Amino acid sequence: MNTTRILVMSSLLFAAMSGSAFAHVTLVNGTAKPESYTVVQLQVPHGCAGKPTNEVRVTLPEGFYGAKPQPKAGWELEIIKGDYAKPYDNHGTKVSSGPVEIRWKNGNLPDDNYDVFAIQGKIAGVADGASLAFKTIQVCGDATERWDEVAAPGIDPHSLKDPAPLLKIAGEKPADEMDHSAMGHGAMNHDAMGQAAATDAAAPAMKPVKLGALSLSAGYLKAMLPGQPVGGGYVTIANGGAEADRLVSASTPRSGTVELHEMSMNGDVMVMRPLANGIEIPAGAAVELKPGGLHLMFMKVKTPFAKGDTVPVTFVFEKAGTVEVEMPVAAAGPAGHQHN
Ligand SMILES: [Cu+2]
Repeated sequence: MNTTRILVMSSLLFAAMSGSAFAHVTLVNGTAKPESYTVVQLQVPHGCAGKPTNEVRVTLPEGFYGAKPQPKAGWELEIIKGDYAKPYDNHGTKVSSGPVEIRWKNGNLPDDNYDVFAIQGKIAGVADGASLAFKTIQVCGDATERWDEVAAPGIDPHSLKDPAPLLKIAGEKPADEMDHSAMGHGAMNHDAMGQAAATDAAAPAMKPVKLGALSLSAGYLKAMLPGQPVGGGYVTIANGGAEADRLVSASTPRSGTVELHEMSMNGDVMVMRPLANGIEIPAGAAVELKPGGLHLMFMKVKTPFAKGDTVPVTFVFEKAGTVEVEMPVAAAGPAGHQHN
């Protein structure tokens, strides 16, 4: 065999390998430390045979608990809860149930685009050197792509046609486990995650604002941690008029977009969805946007909201028109550090 032939063969081999690596759903970072908080980032590189991806479902493995998905602009979020195979010990508290499956739904990721779907959680009881499989299903209308094959012992995962994304557990257990409060909980601190909290009491007062028959009061935003891209906001809107009005949209120079969201429980399933038609404010009634229910979701926040900041938020109503409100930022408080 001469040198030229070897070169040709190895470059063909390289092309084949990189091709298959790009075709699969994989993790941005495939390793995590034992007993650590980690963020699993699934990268979805293409749709289903040319069709755009509308839904991404991830089954969470045992050994990864307390999962909190990152909300994504334009996608509904569904968190399916269930019992864990065995309870986890979280600083002395037994955790026997929690999220077992995450679904990002009703989005649109074109085949020629790429996106990342992130879930934070705690690794527990997984042996050093073992791998956790995050079985994933991509749904594209009526077509699906499944990434749910797990290699049997002794079989090379690379030989699988549709391998589940794997997270390898390796290395030293973090010395200071308490660090997670700084890196993690806040990063996914979304009300949809059941962190509805006693922040109201801690919130500084917002100056009530009148706009026609409407009055806006008790508004505040939740403080965010560095690196956190998504923030929540709340306000009470009262309608003293004889006609219903509708909150159509909100915006602020501090974030890329503001979505109007609703969070609700459907049995064991927690659903957070953008409200395309806005929020109705019935005549003679008050609608409260609050943790665990209706809320403002600030996407792509440029600089995280910090306690003490005042953020100008513009509200647009169907009938009453537009008003800018100075909203104070309250501490994330206990909500930002709740273990559940
Ligand atoms: Cu939301």
